[in-house]
Amino acid sequence: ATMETELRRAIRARSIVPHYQPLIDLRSNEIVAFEALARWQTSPGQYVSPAEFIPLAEEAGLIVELTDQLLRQACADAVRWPESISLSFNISPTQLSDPLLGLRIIRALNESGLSPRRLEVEVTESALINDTKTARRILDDLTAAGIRIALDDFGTGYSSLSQLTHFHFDKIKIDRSFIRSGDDSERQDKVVRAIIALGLGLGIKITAEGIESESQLRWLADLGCDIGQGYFLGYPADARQAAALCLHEA
Ligand code: G
Ligand code: G
Ligand code: MN
Ligand code: NA
Repeated sequence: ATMETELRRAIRARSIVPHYQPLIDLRSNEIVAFEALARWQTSPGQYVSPAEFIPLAEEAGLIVELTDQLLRQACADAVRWPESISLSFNISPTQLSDPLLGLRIIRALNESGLSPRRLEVEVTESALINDTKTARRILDDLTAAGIRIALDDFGTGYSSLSQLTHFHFDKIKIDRSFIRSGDDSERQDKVVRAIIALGLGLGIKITAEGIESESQLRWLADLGCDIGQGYFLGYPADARQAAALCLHEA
């Protein structure tokens, strides 16, 4: 069968499910949220990456149905977590030109019983330049409903700073390419410091993605970064494993 047919079947069979990666408060070391990361399990131990099937779902006209299913499942999982733990959910750039997206998110949330304060929607910079008017309407609707907005992959688009002046964000997620320490770690240090200072100035919490080592963790905590995410702090885990992690937090 074609990939598209397989995808349609997978959605119907509910074999695409959210996994969850913890976001850790770097001062208290507590889990403050889980980011939902969609996983399509094609056979035991075999997964297709969302980087592949999300664009496919968009092309095939299946993204509305898939997103609705993933969000409802994620909200249903999140209502069982302690109140202090939020859900972070990714929205891809093309979805932000769908005028009904905001209403659909709010409806799914309301039906789940999860408090809007516990949902955060992650959008990337490029999402905001395709159709600025529609994107703004969606983000305004979500904000008005009490849902928080995170600017994901910060620093990788070409208009990051201008987005910060034009839209309201509750959080900035520094892209993981800034966290890897390489030959230019001194420059990296300066750039990350500046982003953290920017967040402080704007009153926006900063999350660092892609923390893979203890030294990276210590560096970011010392710089005053608010929240951390990455393999060193926790891999994406299935719903059962995520719920088990919550037991240590409650
Ligand atoms: O976890 P991972 O490497 O597989 O994620 C790859 C990409 O897919 C990331 O950019 C991530 O934001 C995106 N992604 C993961 N889950 C979802 C989802 O449910 N919806 C959308 N639109 N993107 C997702
Ligand atoms: O684009 P977005 O930031 O939403 O996607 C996050 C992506 O980063 C997912 O694919 C997730 O699986 C991946 N990821 C999470 N933690 C780490 C990490 O520590 N290192 C690397 N290389 N990738 C990570
Ligand atoms: Mn993300
Ligand atoms: Na990111």
